[in-house]
Amino acid sequence: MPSAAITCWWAVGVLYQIYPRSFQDADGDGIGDLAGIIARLPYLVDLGVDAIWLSPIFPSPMADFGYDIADYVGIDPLFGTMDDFDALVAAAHGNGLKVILDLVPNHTSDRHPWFVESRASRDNPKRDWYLWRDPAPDGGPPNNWLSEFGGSGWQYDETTRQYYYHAFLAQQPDLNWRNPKVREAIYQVMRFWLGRGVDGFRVDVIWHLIKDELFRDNPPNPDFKPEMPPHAALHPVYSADRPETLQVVAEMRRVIDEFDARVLIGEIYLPIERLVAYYGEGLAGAQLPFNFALLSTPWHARTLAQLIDRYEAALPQGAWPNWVLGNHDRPRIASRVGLAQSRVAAMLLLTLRGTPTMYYGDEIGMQQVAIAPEQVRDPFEKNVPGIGVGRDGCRTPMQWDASAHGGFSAAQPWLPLAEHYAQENVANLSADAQSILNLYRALISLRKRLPQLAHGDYAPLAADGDLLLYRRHDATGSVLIALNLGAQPVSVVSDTIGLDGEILLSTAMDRGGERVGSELSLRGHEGVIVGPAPEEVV
Ligand code: TEU
Repeated sequence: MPSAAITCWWAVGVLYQIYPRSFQDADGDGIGDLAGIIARLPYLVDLGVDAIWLSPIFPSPMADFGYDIADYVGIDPLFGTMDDFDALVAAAHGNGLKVILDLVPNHTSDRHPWFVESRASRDNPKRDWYLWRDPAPDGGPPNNWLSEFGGSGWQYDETTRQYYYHAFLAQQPDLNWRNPKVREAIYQVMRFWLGRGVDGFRVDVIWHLIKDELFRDNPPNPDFKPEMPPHAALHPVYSADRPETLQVVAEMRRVIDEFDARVLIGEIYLPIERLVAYYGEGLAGAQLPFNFALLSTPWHARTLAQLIDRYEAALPQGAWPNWVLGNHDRPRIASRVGLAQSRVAAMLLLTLRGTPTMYYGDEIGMQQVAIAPEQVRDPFEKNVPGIGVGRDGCRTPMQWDASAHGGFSAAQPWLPLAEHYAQENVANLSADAQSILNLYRALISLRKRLPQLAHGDYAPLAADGDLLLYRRHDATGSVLIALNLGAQPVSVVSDTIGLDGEILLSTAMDRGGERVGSELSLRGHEGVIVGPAPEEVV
């Protein structure tokens, strides 16, 4: 039974994540801004995406590059003004693009007036807006909860001689979501932006919002290894994914539903079986709990096939799936699977059933940029150096052309550009008919043209060696997707799975119109979409 969601823009559309600091700098300070994004809207329209999600643009001391917010209803001068923001929303909507903002409700900046008040004294009216606890009998932290960015999750405050909890940096104190005043304050923030035309929110670490009322110690992680980030030594059983969190998600959804056609996306790093709980009772939770499984699943046909089946099976009735290949916290796909294979990854992302979210620059094959120690900006890398947790390498400036600073800025960018930006950039790849950029454009255009790809059912066919084969179908017809996840040629011979048809698109961009009978051959790192032969199309 098709999901009711299939008529919604956030189900049939393609989402595109912009990391505002690194997309386009219009005022020449080496950091991207809103005016820069406005200037690049025609590129996004031409690419064919339907919505842009902006990582935080709100006033912030930038301890965690905007994920430490000091004012939820302002625009940081680095990015521009509220007028610039309104102009962006108007221009985006004028070009048929939706605008999704990042909502960071789990923690504020320690410079936020709420926290400045809360830490002022134990009897301050905002004391209970954060998580304050007395020291343990030995004077140490109240419990063993760890910060994701290294060290204890508790910071001692000399003034009031208590500890406050921070799941991330000490400059990011966690809000107390058991306090109804905190909830209402954030719901008012949501209404502020929804009232300005924002089409939805990507909610940061939504699974962290509620903590155990008894602040019980987290249990050790038996699978912990020294090369892992320190916080992985414990299972965050009592500091995240608490049952009451789903009530908060349902409340947020009710706020979203006060406005027409808005979407609630949850950032959730949990196993699939827990992730799908965030769709909520009766699908009254997040419409799109982000599915990050492709970020960490080994890139093999069988493991991917098993992942897709497991996810499709775990989805509540009527829930709409989604897929993510990259974001500003994880190494770039082209570096994880290799540049050649990243074309196959693009075809997978844009042909699986569910809403795809792209990460800026993946469409031009951007790779991880090596960051020298003196260039490191990411607080996670600074706190936990040398084990590869650093996120700067996937946040480097967009490569627009071969001019100075890649056309990103007139000034030295805040992070280094990729070494080969003069070759690997939008201008060059646009001109190359077979480039990965034109592959993304062709995939998105095909997705818009073929209803099977936008909302058809998914049917697994084979996962054999490096070959991954599946079908997307609906009442109007079906298409077959064949992906070679290896470097060696593979071929499929079958009279039963219905190979015959016409190649609509190859990741190599050079086989369109080729007829396929009972045998289909793929080169290394190649994927193809096979549709019905023209004479078979009604
Ligand atoms: O990330 C949440 C998250 O899970 C991260 O802890 C992630 O695992 C980490 O970045 C390690 O790679 C969100 C935002 O996406 C991230 O940029 C912020 O730093 C973090 O929350 C705190 O707001």
